[in-house]
Amino acid sequence: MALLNILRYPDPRLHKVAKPVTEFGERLDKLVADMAETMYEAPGVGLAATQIDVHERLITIDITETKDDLMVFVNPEIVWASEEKQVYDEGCLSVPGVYDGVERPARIKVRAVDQHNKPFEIEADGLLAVCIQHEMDHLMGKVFVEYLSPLKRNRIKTKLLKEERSGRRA
Ligand code: K1U
Ligand code: ZN
Repeated sequence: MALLNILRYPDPRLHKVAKPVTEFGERLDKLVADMAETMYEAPGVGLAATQIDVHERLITIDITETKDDLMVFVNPEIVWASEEKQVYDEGCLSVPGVYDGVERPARIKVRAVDQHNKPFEIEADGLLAVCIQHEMDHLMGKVFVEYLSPLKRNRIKTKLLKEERSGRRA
């Protein structure tokens, strides 16, 4: 396994739109294992392939405290979203040190396949629903700061660029 580099906002590669995964096998298995290791080490509760500069529709998530319930979503699609919304203070491994409230559907139904191309469907609420939607935004090239005001977003951009230039990391 290997630790992968996580792209940091405002890296333009975070805005690429991911393509569907079409090949299952050893390469995908290694990518999933490396993403899981990178997510756990960060530490984070989710990671989208976009964040490690792989532009394919692949997500890893583990919201447990024990870090023993890895979920792998390949080619995920949201097939239903509730009218009811929830606001959650989101964070992002690509935007270190920044947390802010984002409003999203409170409950969703997601269809995907696992890393062995086996279809499944789940209903999610709470942090899992937030995390799946946040990671699926990454696959569409969207970073959560795009939900914030232009003023906040520009402040975040300036702060992270300053940190990048001075070699400082949050
Ligand atoms: O996409 C990412 O960068 C991962 C992100 C997922 C996420 C968390 C919370 C709300 C929305 C999306 C993170 O994991 S940020 C780190 C974090 O929240 C966390 C880290 C360790 C333990 C618990 C949470
Ligand atoms: Zn993120």
